[in-house]
Amino acid sequence: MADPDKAMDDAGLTNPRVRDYVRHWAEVTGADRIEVVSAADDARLIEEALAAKELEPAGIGRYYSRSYHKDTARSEERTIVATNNPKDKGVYNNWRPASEMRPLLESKMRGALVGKTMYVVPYLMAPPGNELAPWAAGVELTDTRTVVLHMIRMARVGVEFVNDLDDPDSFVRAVHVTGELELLGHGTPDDQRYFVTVADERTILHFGSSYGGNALLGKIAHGLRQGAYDGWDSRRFLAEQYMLIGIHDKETGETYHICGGFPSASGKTNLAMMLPPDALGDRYHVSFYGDDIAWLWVDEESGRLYGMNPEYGVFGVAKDTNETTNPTALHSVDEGTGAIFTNVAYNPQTQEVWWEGRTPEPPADVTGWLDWMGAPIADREPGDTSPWAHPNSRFTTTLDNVPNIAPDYNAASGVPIDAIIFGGRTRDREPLIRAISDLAEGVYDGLTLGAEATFAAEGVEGQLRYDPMSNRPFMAYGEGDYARHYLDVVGAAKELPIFAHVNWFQRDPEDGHFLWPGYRENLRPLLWLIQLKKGEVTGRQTPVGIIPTKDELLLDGVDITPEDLETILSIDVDRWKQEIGFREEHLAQFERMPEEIWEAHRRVAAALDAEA
Ligand code: GTP
Ligand code: SPV
Ligand code: MN
Repeated sequence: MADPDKAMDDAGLTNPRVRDYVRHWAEVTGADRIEVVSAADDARLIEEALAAKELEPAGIGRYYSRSYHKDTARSEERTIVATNNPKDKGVYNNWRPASEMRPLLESKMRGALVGKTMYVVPYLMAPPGNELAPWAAGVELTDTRTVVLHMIRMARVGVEFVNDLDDPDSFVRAVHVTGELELLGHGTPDDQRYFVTVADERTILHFGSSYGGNALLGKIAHGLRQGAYDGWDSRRFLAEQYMLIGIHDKETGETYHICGGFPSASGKTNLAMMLPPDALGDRYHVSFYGDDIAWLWVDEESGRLYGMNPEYGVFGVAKDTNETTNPTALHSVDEGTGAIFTNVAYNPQTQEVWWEGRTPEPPADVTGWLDWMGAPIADREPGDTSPWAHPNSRFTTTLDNVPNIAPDYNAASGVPIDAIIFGGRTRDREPLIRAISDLAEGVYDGLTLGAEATFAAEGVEGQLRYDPMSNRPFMAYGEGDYARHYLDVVGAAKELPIFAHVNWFQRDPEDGHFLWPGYRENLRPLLWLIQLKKGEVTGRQTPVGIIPTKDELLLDGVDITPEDLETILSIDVDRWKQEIGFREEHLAQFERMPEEIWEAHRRVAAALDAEA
């Protein structure tokens, strides 16, 4: 058995409540060794991981890791929010009683670290000194060194973040145990994996994975699920799966801040890292604040809605990242950045990495190349077209490496929010952008955000998978209560942000090509939105919001046909009427949905009827 007190003394971990917690879990798990981690330990941990073959070198100062082949993504079915109050049950949060989940998880974790090291990772999910910092401290306990290395890149890590809390008990207890991955029955009726947030006890208990949001508990479990619950419980803030950017106009000197939610793998990181199109680069600059999570609150002094990114790094989708789509992302993982690639293809002889879309064709000389599972490409059967990299393969890098990082990303104050946008992968119906200035209609629009399911869905033809505010997998409490809280937080601001719905993914029904070139060009509709808010353009009112006229969009240098442009700037009233019926069913599932939301729904439906 380890000596927790000695390990904590040596590391200068003084918070007495954290010490109790570490002692408790050292005893439950039976860990042989305890190691308290700070960011300064990174270089040593990297060396240890290389020596143990948990990481392999990917050029100088970059690393490669491979996960167990059934452990490659966040698991929604196995994710549970538990509390002591059955009223917290929602449609999406997989609610279970805390009294059932806590003992179950303790039993799975009991004795699981015999012979192993338990790493103690104190962290902060906020810029230091931010007014939401009291909800942002946590201590992850994990059995996996690569998880520690990811946490150091994705969160602010060190004992200083928990030693001097105003209330020494106000940290999230986040316990991660990997388990025997081969024996967990992935996807069978006897699946052993449980990813539980006991939200009203501020405790996260994740068992059965060492991948991404299942294992880096600061990110999604704390930053989204626990944060959302705390924000509601305190009535103070929202925790959302949003990117957050600044758009700087070099001509006027003004900067605007936009945040927004797109479901997983729908373009948040790409938007946040956007390099303006060449034709607009002299005038505008886009700065990165965050690409996956934003916490929003009303600043008392100015009365404005503010936002900050609780994270300290990027866990980005590798697929299709290249010099054309996203040069910024490539530079954020240059040699020397300490970036870690997971589940991409790897060549141990040359230490190169590759993924689908990195170059138009895979490397012609396949000598040495291994696919994401470690199988040599050279051994493939002729005609085997399975991808070299896993579709959810990722890169992990800290914010300091992001070339367009905002100079004030670490400022305690956060930034004022001018606009909130929603968007998903929608192959028809949704125009390029439609703006909404009414609060209830904006929140209604977020609640009815739909996106193409990225896996087999039992959906009705023409119906999307709804993903309210892109938070469906992270919903911590009832959806009606969530809508109420959203209206209350944003509605308390003296100056309302403008809302908008965007869609970069409309396709031609015949040949399937994307009608809008997307990526860097996405700046154009956002500039229009800011102009609209400032009253510089008026757009065209439709039943579902204001859409730009062709002349209002800055289109110089865009590669798009007049027909495609026409399509993405128009509303298909019949398709929208059909959609309204689906929305009615969608909203009716939720208890305590505020009347304002239903009124907004009826207003939009009536406006569409009037159009016919
Ligand atoms: P999570 O990290 O899972 O929350 O995803 P995300 O929302 O940050 O998505 P990301 O920016 O990583 O993009 C996901 C995929 O969509 C990548 O393969 C991108 O190349 C692709 N993508 C992003 N923006 C666009 C766009 O404007 N047009 C098209 N066609 N594809 C895009
Ligand atoms: C997402 O899936 O939305 C992510 C990746 O951002 S993970 O952290 O694995 O959830
Ligand atoms: Mn995400």
